[in-house]
Amino acid sequence: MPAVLPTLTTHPCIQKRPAPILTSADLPYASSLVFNAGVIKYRGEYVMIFRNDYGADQYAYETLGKRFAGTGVGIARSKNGVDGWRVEPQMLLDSNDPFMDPELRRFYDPRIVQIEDRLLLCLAADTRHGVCGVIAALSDDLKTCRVLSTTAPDNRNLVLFPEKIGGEYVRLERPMPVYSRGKDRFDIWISRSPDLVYWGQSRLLLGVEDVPWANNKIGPTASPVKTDRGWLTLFHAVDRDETRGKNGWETAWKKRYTAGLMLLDLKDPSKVLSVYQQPLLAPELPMETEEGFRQNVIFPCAMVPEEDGTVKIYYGASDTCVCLAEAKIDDLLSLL
Ligand code: BMA
Repeated sequence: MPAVLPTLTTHPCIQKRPAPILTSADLPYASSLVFNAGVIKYRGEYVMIFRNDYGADQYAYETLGKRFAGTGVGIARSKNGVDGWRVEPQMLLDSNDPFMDPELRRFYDPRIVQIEDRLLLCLAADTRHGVCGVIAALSDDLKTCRVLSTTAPDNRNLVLFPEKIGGEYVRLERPMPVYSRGKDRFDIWISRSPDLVYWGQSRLLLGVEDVPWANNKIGPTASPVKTDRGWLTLFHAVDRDETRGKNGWETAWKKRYTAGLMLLDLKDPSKVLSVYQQPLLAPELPMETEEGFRQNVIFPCAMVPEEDGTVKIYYGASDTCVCLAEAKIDDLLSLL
């Protein structure tokens, strides 16, 4: 296992916006932490689907031992994908919904993609019997969603490719094999499906040991972006250091989350063509390292390609707010 590197930095081709683009203050309902948001362009607007944890502020959490009362998934829209976000008055999913399946505890970390004319949502779901990945169809008006398939536990971070490849749907995922692999040594896998319901042909895509700065786990982040050279694919990478103490509201938080970049073969995305050997995005701004619930966490859930050859990378910072970084696709490809 590699030694933990003290400093990891964001590549200079990335431009981070200096302030969050969505915070709990922007929501019309109870909210403590708004983060890990999927985003797509849909009907001339940007649609963001975010995670909202609510029911405890920092003082109540640290001093009174209060914990969050619930986790929800909400929706916001914006004309430019940067500001002017209009938040729907109600959450799409809420762990306190009395009609929720009693087996389910909560949904979180939404990723959204449009494949042909269908809007599809990938979610993590904590159930009474383990953590699952869920794929759901979202209605055209974004008001309801219907579960199409659920993984067996423990698996999460499902991410769909934005089109069928070789006539099949393809997803990235991150199973959590504690029994055979040892605690927290988690990797990225790839699976295929004819119909979004039945998934198979699963195989390892990238192991945690293939990422030089990660000593703990890796996972998928955002739907890959198609380029002439291959699928431009972000992933998250985690290093853990037992000497880390209080980095946020909890008494100790030992992990750091960064994002890495790889290129997958266009026709057969189970072939990794290249992995950039350093982090692409690392926590360094005050909102990423000095403030928030779990500091030193960068967690992208969306990479949106633009007509001008750039991408918008939406990421949760410190499990507390939604942030935005931008880069030129050509600059990203030059790293691979
Ligand atoms: C992961 C998920 C994410 C979260 C991250 C850092 O396991 O729970 O929602 O952003 O941990 O806390």
